[in-house]
Amino acid sequence: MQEPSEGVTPADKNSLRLTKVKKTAAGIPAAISSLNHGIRKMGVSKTIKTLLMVNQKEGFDCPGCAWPDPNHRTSFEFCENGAKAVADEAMKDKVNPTFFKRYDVQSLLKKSDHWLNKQGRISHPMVLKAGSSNYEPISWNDALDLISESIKSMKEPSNGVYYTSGRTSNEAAFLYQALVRSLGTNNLPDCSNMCHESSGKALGSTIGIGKGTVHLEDFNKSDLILVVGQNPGTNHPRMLTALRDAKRNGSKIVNINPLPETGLSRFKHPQEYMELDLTSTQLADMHLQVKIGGDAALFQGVIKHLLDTNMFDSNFIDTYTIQFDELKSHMDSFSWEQATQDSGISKESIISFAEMCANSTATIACWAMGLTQHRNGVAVIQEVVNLLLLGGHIGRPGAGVCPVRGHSNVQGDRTVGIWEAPSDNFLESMEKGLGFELPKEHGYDVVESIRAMEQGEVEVFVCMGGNFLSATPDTRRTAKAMKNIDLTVQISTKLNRSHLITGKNALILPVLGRTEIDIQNSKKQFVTVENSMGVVHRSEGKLKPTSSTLMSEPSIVAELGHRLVPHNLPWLNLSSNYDGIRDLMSRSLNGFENYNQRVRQDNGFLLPNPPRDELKFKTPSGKAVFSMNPLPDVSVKENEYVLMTMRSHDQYNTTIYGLHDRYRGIHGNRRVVLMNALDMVENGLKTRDTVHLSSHFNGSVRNSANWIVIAYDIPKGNMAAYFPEANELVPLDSVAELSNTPTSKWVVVSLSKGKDLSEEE
Ligand SMILES: Nc1nc2c(c(=O)[nH]1)N[C@H]1C(S)=C(S)[C@@H](COP(=O)(O)OP(=O)(O)OC[C@H]3O[C@@H](n4cnc5c(=O)[nH]c(N)nc54)[C@H](O)[C@@H]3O)O[C@H]1N2
Ligand SMILES: Nc1nc2c(c(=O)[nH]1)N[C@H]1C(S)=C(S)[C@@H](COP(=O)(O)OP(=O)(O)OC[C@H]3O[C@@H](n4cnc5c(=O)[nH]c(N)nc54)[C@H](O)[C@@H]3O)O[C@H]1N2
Ligand SMILES: [Mo]
Repeated sequence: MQEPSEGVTPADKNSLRLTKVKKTAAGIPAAISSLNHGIRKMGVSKTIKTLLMVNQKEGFDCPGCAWPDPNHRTSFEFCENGAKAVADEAMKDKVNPTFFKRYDVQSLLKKSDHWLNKQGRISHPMVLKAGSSNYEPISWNDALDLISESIKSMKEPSNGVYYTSGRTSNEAAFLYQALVRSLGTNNLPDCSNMCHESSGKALGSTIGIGKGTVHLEDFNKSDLILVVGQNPGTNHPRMLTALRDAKRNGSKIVNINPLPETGLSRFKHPQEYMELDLTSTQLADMHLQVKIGGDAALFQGVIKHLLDTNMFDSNFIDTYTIQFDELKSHMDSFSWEQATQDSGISKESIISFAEMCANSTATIACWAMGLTQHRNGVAVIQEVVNLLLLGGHIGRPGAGVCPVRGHSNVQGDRTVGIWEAPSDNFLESMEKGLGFELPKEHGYDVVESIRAMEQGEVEVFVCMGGNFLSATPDTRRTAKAMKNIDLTVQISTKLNRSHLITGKNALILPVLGRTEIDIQNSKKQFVTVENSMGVVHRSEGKLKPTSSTLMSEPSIVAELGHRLVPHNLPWLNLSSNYDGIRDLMSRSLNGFENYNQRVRQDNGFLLPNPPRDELKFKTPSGKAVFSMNPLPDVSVKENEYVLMTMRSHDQYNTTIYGLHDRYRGIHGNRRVVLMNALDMVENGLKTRDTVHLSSHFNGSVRNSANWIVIAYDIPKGNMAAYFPEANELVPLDSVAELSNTPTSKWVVVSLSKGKDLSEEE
């Protein structure tokens, strides 16, 4: 069954409580919930003080998500889940040497993710020596020496792997990639490999830049907004305000999602409650309840109709694109029967959606994990691009592509060099700036890193944030692989399962969070971040650090650089004043000229974006490219289902804040699987029954026991469960073509009826 030593999340002990699915997002309950979270974790006065500083010009960037801030901010520029993220970071430093003396690693492994996170901030550097049962304190100096000695004694530079999660600032990430490349490898996997990698690949190949092309202001100028495979009410709550404002300006919104997702039906801004305005806004004009993996079929249907009815912008197509004729002939083999069957959407609905697209003067397409984490993640995003190119909706005000990023600085980290597959251009300009030669051979991404660990080819593994074990697929296999490593190093703020499934020796290095004052050489420092729309701006911590023993991320990297490659850069000078790091960035990165001056402007500055700024496409042909892709095979065997793994309203990736998925009405227990009622009847199941799940991939089977079934409004044949719990079912080798992203939204499973849990005890 569930063996904690295999790294899987133990089942919740609490009983499940179900309430009605919410119709309206945000509003008073959201305001109360954010205050509650804050007050429980920080106390009343700190809560109010802290929340007023989030996303203000002089304050810190919200560690919640990468949604941009409007230029004119109100003191309500925080949201429920942003408030939770801030409160979670501002917790007391209870995970200290006494804590680690009290709990050995084996007993911590039996605790839930929720419990682990709830214990507070990590205060001291800790070491877990080979063969010992508990972490012990270690001095910073000894910890940094241990890492550098271990790296120096590796057989090959490529036996070191250096992961980054997306909260790391531009300064820390830039210095980190300079260090890793100095060591002779591009092994820089990051959370993006599991997140928007498919978007980067699809956009790079079609419009010549791996990023979105819209500003926040474009939402108000748009005529139609598509929200595809995204749950903004939970994961990007501030986006609902932008959608509401767009709506008030006459824009239409189409929601394409197998689930109804509360935020996209009705929305109520908490501020308006304060102003006693009780009406809420209906957001989505149309909900297309597509089957999981059915989006490509749906988009091809729309494209087919636009081609058949000559509803496209020939001028734009002739001037700015290539391969239109190829697209037309590719669509000759299109079958309505297959498209409607694969998507689960009727021909009439597809056509009325197509007419909305045809009539729109400016369309924005937004998407997130519902598209990227699929076998055809790259191809399906290319269909979205095809659709926009047909109408000329790129590089026009109020129109464009908008991949909605996850982690608050994941886009910035990639811009400054966290990338296992850097382009030649990028390396060339980096070499000029840094003044030494960099390795050219591409490194491991996340999935390749796990395979290398499995083969015993990784000696040192450093994680700049994140929770590698629980965020990656195939938990049991990954756990086994991680145990082969000689030294694992977690640079972290909070306790998580990656501190418990480790290499033979392990270190935890506690760092300052985004919200905290960072003083170097007696001077307050700020860092910089890039949001989802390419705006680079300052973020300055305002809270007293939770512990005096924390180091900043740039300082840790600099200390390692100083020990390992002292002649490459003046490491310690750089970390004693972050302006020095930014000057080096100016010299090494395109678009970062006068960085120190420009980030000091009130709202930061915009990075160049050729399609948006001047309708230029940096593709080999200099034009935007139409793509031809076959539809994926979405059939499964009889008695098999397609499972997606998703976030609840009360978590941040693997950080579980609480057990309330408020909008979906699921409380107290996360080990649940959402199922269509007809499928339940066919299996003789009722809500609250227990099932065992098995996932199937290329003949291999993974088993996961004891999931509680809930009847839910989800297409027949589809199921949904929360991650990280469900990650034990996601096969490592099931990845998206071209982006190598694990297919967390496409897991083929079968189920068997379980016994009542109480009988199993
Ligand atoms: N509060 C909070 N905020 C967060 C996060 C968090 O965990 N908590 N995580 C951050 C991160 S790193 C990221 S990447 C983003 C994630 O933001 P989202 O992508 O919104 O997160 P998911 O929960 O993975 O939800 C994916 C959505 O896709 C839908 N979906 C699944 N399969 C398909 C499909 O085949 N087609 C379509 N059309 N839809 C599908 C699901 O029903 C769900 O609504 O949020 C960021 N913000
Ligand atoms: N099945 C399934 N798996 C998924 C997904 C899915 O939808 N389904 N989504 C994927 C996606 S989109 C993503 S982005 C990844 C997320 O993967 P990760 O980024 O690796 O995971 P997180 O849970 O965000 O990491 C949380 C940890 O980061 C540390 N931390 C927080 N803030 C800071 C900081 O400021 N500095 C440092 N150094 N550490 C900090 C804390 O110790 C905390 O425990 O998960 C992926 N995994
Ligand atoms: Mo993400």
